Amino acid sequence: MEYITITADTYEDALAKAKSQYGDNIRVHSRRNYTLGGGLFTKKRNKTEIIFYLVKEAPTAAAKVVTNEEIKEFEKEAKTPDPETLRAEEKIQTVLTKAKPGWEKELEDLLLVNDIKGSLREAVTNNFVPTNSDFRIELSDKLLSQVKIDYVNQAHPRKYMILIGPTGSGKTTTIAKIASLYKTVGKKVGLISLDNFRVGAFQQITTYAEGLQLPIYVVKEEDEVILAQDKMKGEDLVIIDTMGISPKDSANLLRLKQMLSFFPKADTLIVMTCGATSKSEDLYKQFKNYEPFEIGSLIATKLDETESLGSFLTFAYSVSLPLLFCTNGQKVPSDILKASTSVILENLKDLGYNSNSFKSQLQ
Ligand SMILES: Nc1nc2c(ncn2[C@@H]2O[C@H](COP(=O)(O)OP(=O)(O)OP(=O)(O)O)[C@@H](O)[C@H]2O)c(=O)[nH]1
Ligand SMILES: [Mg+2]
Repeated sequence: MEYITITADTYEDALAKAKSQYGDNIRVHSRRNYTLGGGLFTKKRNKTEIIFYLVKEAPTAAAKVVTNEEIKEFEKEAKTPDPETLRAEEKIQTVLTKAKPGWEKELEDLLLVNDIKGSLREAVTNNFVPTNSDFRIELSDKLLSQVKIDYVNQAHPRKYMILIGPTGSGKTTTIAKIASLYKTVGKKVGLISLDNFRVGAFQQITTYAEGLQLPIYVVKEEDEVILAQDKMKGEDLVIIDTMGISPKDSANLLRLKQMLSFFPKADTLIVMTCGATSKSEDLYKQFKNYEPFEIGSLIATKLDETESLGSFLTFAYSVSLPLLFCTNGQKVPSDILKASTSVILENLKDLGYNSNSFKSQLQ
């Protein structure tokens, strides 16, 4: 959408100015009053800045410019519950409680045992009305419809895939698994390690590179990042390992930020590894730590160590990011799964493929 900023002495002047230039296709987005001058030699002047946007379709006779006051009034009305709607909701609730005694309690238990909470819980339960006795399947469906899966980057990975994430979340191991996955389908894969400041850190990835026969460049100084990219110019996919950083380690966070700024944005996907055993609140805190980076996708690691992917899904929903891969064991290269609806269904407790109603359907 195109935004236009117009400044004038008053709101009315700005509105008239915008109308004379753009006709009736303008809508007010926001306004701001400010003061100019007022220094030693200049007079104080009040100014109004209005941000407009243009609507494409020709305005109908009824169309008019919406003012901020009107928007506020509308919001106030929207917040006041309509008695008719409330009565209808009450009726539905009564019918449901009569028709399916106990399913709400079961629903609560399922969400609890899967650690599904916050905005994901709301999205799943909002308007959830089971239509038959297999309500667990309907619930799984509703849950799946909220989960994003990054099929595009799975199928067409960008040239640079950078893994970031807390210490021990599985970055290096996962990189070896991903590298092997794409090598198997004929892609030329190279590795770059930016994890250079810890004693012996690069040995782990170098061992994997040797085992999988992949070229590797270990960056020792920040200014070698460009050189490393140059060495990898013949590869289709270059996966970059980074150091795990604790929230208090701002120096290393800055260092990593500097190194990552050398990668071309359009060709780079930054992925965060998330331990599936972690609570959603902790994953969120870790994510906040990495906020300086534009994370595009998530990998859920250590699925084999938890009964449910629910905490991870709660977190992923709250940051609105898609799932790219899952890892389910320490074995390299085998213990990795491309994210899919069936992987998610298999990793929910008493839901999806693990629900009794689903099992009985399969039999
Ligand atoms: N059970 C299980 N263990 C895993 C999985 N992925 C990695 N690990 C183990 O987790 C430990 C840490 O893995 P790394 O790959 O070294 O983690 P990292 O994020 O690179 O760690 P740092 O480089 O120290 O930040 C290792 O013992 C791995 O074998 C997994 O999917 N399941
Ligand atoms: Mg590592």
